[in-house]
Amino acid sequence: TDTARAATGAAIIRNPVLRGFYPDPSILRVGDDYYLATSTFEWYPGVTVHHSRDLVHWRPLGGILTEQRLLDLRGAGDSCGVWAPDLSYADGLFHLVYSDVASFSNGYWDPQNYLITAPDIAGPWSDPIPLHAHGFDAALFHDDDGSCWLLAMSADWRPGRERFRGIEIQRYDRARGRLVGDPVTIFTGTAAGYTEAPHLYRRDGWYYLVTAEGGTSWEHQVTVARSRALFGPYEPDPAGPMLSSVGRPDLPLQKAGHGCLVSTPDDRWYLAHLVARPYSPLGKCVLGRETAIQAVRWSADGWPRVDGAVPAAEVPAPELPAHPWPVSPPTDDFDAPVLAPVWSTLRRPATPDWVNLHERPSHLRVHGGQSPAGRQRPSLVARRVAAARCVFETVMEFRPASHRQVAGVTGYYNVDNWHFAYVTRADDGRRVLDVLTSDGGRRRCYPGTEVDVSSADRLGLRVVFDGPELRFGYDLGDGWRELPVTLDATILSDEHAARVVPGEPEAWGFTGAFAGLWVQDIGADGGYADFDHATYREL
Ligand code: 6LW
Repeated sequence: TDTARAATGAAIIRNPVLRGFYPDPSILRVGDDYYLATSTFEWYPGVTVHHSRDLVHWRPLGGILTEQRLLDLRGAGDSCGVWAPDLSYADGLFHLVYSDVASFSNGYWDPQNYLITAPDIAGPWSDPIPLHAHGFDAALFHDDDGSCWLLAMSADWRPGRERFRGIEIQRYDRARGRLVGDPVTIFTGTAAGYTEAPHLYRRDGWYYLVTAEGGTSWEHQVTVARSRALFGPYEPDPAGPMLSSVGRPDLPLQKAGHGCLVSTPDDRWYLAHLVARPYSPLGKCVLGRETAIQAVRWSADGWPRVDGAVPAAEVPAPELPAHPWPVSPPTDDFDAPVLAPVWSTLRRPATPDWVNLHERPSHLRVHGGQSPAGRQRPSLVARRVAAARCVFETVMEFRPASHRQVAGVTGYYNVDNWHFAYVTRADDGRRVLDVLTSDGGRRRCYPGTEVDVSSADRLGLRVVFDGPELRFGYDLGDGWRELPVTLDATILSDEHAARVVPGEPEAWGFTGAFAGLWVQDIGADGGYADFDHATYREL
């Protein structure tokens, strides 16, 4: 409408557009619709998708890999699973390429890449076509002549070699559904190294290869190289990286890199990329890596550039009719037949045998799973922490039969790093609430935190993220009280999870903090907890 059009005159894209753990964005336009696909690692649904019609307002569509048929994360290591997805469109079909990284450690990689297609972004999605496992960050390029190409970084396991061997391209036959011919390395990167996340575009007789370099943390950047021929040689932009926050710890948006281009119908270009917002300069990034968008202008000699080559927090939006979405309410009353798109589940899809919205109307019943160490059958239903200060609260009904049944609320990062306010049954039969932390795998409890909650059949529980601090609260029916311990929220960060000591096994953190409902039935005795609702509010 005209009013909507007028309203967009000054429309601003506010970064990050996807807040919280939404890294490695792939952006796609089909007609007037824009989609962002992001990585999900050990969480279901695999590959989250957001939808927009103006690049300003984004609504979650949930995830694509919702079933074990499409993705099996049983046993997946922390920060393994789904890496950098790539969304494209050809022959009237959405094409999604993703890797399921079974493992990676000191140069060994097991990144099996897959392709699935669907006529609609909401599915139904085809069975996965296995591609190759030469490297990760695979992407499809559909050339103007109808040919199709698979790009990926190529990995080397040999100690002492450069593990990132450059960008490989191989023909993919869409009609026959398979790779053909031999892979060719078309770009070995710049001195920044760690060349990955390839995306290819064609414009005015040039092929433009957009890659991420420098590694996905503070040294991250977007590099553009171009060639007249598909196989190269590709010449990097002489002006340097298209985007980076390197050397600018003053910027609110750090780690800028891993970019992907999109154009509007009137040929305005934008770059979707990842960023992180540390709580202090170059400090811990509890919110994980998030998705931002920059405006791109083409230089007179045909290079795509971002103003100052640094990430802006506010970006002029394209002149498109404003298209806001209904704001999702802070409380989920669990009245819907399926879990809302904000929710994720750890290592197993949300199936009714353990995440049930029918057994008790208007409640989420979570059947208990493995201990916190279990990587096959955990029962954790969680949502991303999207702001430094926020509160996540619920009302839980739980009748533990023994100390082996445990349920409550958590601030969670991975198997080794979490805080947990849990209810269980003491040996004397009382129902008690207490706090347990795992920091780098070292578990600890705290003096004076145990509370007798036997009197409360319905127990309020909450976790408060207050910047670098985390606190738990409870409500026995007469108002909120705090558990008397202030915890370190920054252990729920990529930086804390990473461990890179030369000569020792490396560990990486690629995800972000979650707030969630965690139910453990360590003796497999059929224990479950009911949650009346869950509320997430930013403070
Ligand atoms: C992503 C790749 C990367 O696939 O991190 O360091 C991976 N490089 O681009 C996880 O986001």
